[in-house]
Amino acid sequence: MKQSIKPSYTLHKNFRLPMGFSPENFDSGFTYQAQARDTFIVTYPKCGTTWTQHIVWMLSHDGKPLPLDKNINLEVPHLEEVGSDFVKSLSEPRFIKTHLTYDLNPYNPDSKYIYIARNPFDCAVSFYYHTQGFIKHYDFAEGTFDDFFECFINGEVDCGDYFDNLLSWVQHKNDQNVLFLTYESMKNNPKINIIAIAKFLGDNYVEKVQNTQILESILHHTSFTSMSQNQSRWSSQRPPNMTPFIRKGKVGDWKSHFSVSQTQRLSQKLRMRTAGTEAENLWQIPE
Ligand code: PPS
Repeated sequence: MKQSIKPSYTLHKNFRLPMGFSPENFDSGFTYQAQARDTFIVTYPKCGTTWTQHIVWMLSHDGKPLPLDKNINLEVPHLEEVGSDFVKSLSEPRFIKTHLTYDLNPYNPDSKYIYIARNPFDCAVSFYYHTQGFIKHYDFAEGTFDDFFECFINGEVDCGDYFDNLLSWVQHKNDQNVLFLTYESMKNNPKINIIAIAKFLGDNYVEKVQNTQILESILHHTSFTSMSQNQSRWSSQRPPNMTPFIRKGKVGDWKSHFSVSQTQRLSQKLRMRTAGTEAENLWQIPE
């Protein structure tokens, strides 16, 4: 029988960090004092973070796309990766990416929080290709989807358990400073969701989307097709034989990866973990 392979992580306190991530920056991220003008883009990994980072960046740059010589993660930085000082050095208003549960995320009642949820099936597949592709972070180039699935369903991956993250934010989905979106709804109607983000951010941003040229530009440059171009803007380099970071952008890609038994196990977990919560009807649960 083939031996299963696990991704490698740096174990730090109770967290798994991608290798090469600085534990000092990670710790310092938690000390960041959220400011009234901050907007946090919060997700479990692979749920639509980069897409939303680019939407908010374009909203705050009059509908211009991120130039080719910039990286979104320096503009809308990942708090746990870069640490508190880096984020503090940015001028306000700040847009900040995190993959933290509600309780761990820096909180200020006047800060805003955009949370994007994605169904766990597509998330697991996307996270598998991410983990396989960033060889220096995970040493998992030979890992199969079956190997990764076991880690994912047990919550033994970086950023912790999918359900812990989702459920912590679902409880706050109707808070006045939280905008809770799904990847599937963004795919289904990007325009409505971009407008919802602008409304949530405030009048200055509503004015932007009332300008048809700006709105059309944001729609165009944040489409999957546009974001597939010039991908050095979104992440660090991946070896050319690995799938690109902006990979497929589909709802339902999981169907060509999951076995019958994996589908049943994750469906069962989704059913159990979300029962009685506002997450139970977010997605149709496969049989
Ligand atoms: S990360 O590493 O956590 O920041 O990844 P994240 O950006 O959250 O998720 C990456 C997945 O989102 C898809 N993606 C998009 N889908 C549709 N439209 C746009 N514009 C878009 N941009 C990124 C990306 O392709 C990854 O999903 P998969 O299923 O792997 O294609």
